[in-house]
Amino acid sequence: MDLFKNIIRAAERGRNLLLDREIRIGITGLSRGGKTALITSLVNTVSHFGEANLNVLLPRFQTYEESDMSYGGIAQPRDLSVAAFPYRQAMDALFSDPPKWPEPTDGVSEIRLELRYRDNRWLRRGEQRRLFIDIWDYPGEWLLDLTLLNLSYEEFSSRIRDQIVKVREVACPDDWISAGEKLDPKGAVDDGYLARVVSLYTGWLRACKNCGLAFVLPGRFVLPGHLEGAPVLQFLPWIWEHPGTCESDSLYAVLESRYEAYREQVVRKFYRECFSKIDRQIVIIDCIQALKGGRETFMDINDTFQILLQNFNYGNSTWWNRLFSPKIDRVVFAASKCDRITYDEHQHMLSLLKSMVSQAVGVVRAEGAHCEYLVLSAIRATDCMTVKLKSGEEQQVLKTDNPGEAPFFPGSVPDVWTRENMDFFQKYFDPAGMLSRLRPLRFKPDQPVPQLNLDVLLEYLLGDKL
Ligand SMILES: Nc1nc2c(ncn2[C@@H]2O[C@H](COP(=O)(O)OP(=O)(O)OP(=O)(O)O)[C@@H](O)[C@H]2O)c(=O)[nH]1
Ligand SMILES: [Mg+2]
Repeated sequence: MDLFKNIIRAAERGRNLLLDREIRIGITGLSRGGKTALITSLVNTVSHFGEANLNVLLPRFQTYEESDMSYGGIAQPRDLSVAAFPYRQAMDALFSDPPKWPEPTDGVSEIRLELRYRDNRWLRRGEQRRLFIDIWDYPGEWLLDLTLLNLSYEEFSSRIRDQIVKVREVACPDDWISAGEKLDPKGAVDDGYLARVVSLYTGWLRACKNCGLAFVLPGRFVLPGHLEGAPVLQFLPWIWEHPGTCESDSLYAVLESRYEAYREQVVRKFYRECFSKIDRQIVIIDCIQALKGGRETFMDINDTFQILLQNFNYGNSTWWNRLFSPKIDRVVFAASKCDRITYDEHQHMLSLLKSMVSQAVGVVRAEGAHCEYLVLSAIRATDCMTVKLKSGEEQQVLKTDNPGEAPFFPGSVPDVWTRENMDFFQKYFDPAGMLSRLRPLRFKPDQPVPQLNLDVLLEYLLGDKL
């Protein structure tokens, strides 16, 4: 019976893909980048589709109106074995008093949305149609692991060796390195001592993460999820001299085999679950965080995205490869949390974002996919308004909805990243730390979540499918 149901489901799936009734969106973003907030906002906005006057709130989602959208909502899950995205919990957090941000994510979850509209294409004009949208959420810490998919243990070790040199100034690795030097690669495994070194290595990874560095590998070491304490996490990079040929039960061989088990059983499974079949990608980058972290962090995030995006399949999407070898045909690079700067700084933020990802974009475009850049706020915490200064000049400022809180100007964003710009930003941007205390704006349950530029994002992702 199960087999029969599975066949029916697979056939249904194939038909949806062939008829272009299904779109899988991959949100790629580092830890705390704003993925869960964006998914919450997308689900919430879609749930208002079909209501009167929504087009006024989404003016640049032109196909919304043209397609005569009549309904949007959460559909039955596609894969019953994957946890459901905690949309209700996220909304409860937004409606608590005072409003709270959704919780950090600690596992994979999925949500399927359904849209009902009238077909706009000339052959089928007027026909009632449905489009399903699948979105996955996961902890940002695990994303970087995708860079391990094509790396051998030796290559992984060499990456970490390079990373040590790059970040030594901000996160000192000396304690795990000196403890690791006492390991004998040709000797037998002393599980107790190895666990101590692995724990020191994990401590270093945490220190890197706390400095805002993105290159934290392996990601499950800092956020193990259900793998807490599992032997597959008991390894570390061998940054010392290669020991040459080793017995299969030697420490080096065991470290290598655990790394390979991690790559195959943990990382590849994660890739298959969340990324292997995506059609469209949103790459979200918290540019302000990157700038605030200083030069090392900024460069690290820069390099990281470049390496990361090499793991996806880009190109023109045809019905053939949609069915058998899906390719990503549109990518949006979005600078998240842009309600933390005034509107007149958005252009600078956009230029900064472009300069950050220019090399990665080159690769994506060369493979035939389209790219777009965007500044975005998934869940707004501020309103931007203009005030008159004593000098008579006008200035844009940010205003929260906390009673008694004065409007403030957090500072300017550089449009190119030079050392001087970055130093200036670190010194003078948001000196009072207002931004770290922001809370989501209050809104009425019958209204969509306040956001910024979500309509542009929806038009780019869905416009040609409606
Ligand atoms: N001002 C503002 N802050 C935001 C916005 N989106 C997210 N944030 C802030 O960024 C934090 C992280 O957002 P999440 O959506 O949880 O980030 P994530 O990428 O899901 O993080 P992980 O689950 O840890 O990987 C939130 O708790 C907020 O403080 C936004 O649109 N505006
Ligand atoms: Mg999250």
